[in-house]
Formats: sequence, C-alpha cells, structure tokens
Amino acid sequence: MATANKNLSEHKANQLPDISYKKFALVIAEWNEEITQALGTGAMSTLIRYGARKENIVIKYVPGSYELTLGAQWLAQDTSVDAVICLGCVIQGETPHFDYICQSVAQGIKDVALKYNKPVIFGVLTTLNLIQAQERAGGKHGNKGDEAAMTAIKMLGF
Ligand code: RBF
Repeated sequence: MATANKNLSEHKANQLPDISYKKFALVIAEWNEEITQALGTGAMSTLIRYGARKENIVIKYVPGSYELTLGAQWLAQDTSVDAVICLGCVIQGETPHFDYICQSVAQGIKDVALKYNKPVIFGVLTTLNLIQAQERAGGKHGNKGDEAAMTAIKMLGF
C-alpha cells in the first residue's frame, strides 16, 4: 500500500456525497488484532466524521485476512448494505505464505465488488514487519482504515 506519495484521505470536501442514509459494513480480520482494531477505529471515526450514522454501520470479525473475502461476500449480498470495507494486516516476515494470502484477498475482494456491483474496499496492510504496520495504523503514515473509509465514501459519490 503506497503511503509516502499518496494519501487517500485527501479530497475536495464539496465533492463528497451525503452518506447520512448510507449503510456501511466493516469486516475486520482478528489476526494482528492490535493493528486491525486500530484500522477499524480509524474507519469508524472517518465514517462518522463525514456523516454516517452509527446505527448504519455494522462490524463483523473474521479470523484472518484470508477469510475477509467470504465475510465481505456475506455482507455485500445484503441489498441494504451500500459499501463494504475490508480491514486486515498481513506481515511478510511472519507469514511464509504471505503472497498466497495477499493475492487471494486482493482478487477475492475485487470479485465480490464486481459480483455485487458495489464498493468493496481493500483496506489490508501488507507490510514487511510489525513496525511498518504500526506506522500505517495510526502512526507516522496515518491510518489506512481512515483512508479505506474515505475510499468507500468517494466511491458512493461516483
Ligand atoms: N492472517 C492475517 O490476517 N495476517 C497474517 O499475517 C497471517 N499470517 C498467517 C501465518 C500463518 C503461518 C498461517 C497458517 C495463517 C496466517 N494468517 C494470517 C491467517 C489466515 O489469514 C487464515 O485465517 C488462516 O490461514 C485460516 O484460513
């Protein structure tokens, strides 16, 4: 996930849609929980800050990032859900099958978005180590959960 050159939270305020009646679903992986909880907190606070109602945000947990796709599918098939935000953290140094997990999740999330024709956002950190993940979960590179939420909002204004 590029961080130094691009921050997906940047926007022109007058271009954002009214999300006060939009329904969001967050699916959060429990693996690397310290990180994914911080991503979830960032996503929630951004949705609320830009007008979403707490009662219109559902949060579901899956064991690991590999399960995000199926969790996203279960949420996306609910016609009342406008956008799904997937949050996870895969750390390369600690995960021999890093590439398999990352590729599967990236493809899977894209497939769900296309199948249900709604935003399904890839908010999965894929880092070399825990420090890089911390830097992107509320540290010096911001909070990618926040950016994932902003991406969902922007897509709803497409
Ligand atoms: N899930 C993650 O979300 N992040 C990880 O870094 C991660 N590392 C894993 C390392 C190993 C050796 C295994 C077996 C699983 C890992 N998982 C990780 C869990 C994975 O996403 C999934 O939950 C399990 O493989 C069960 O399908």
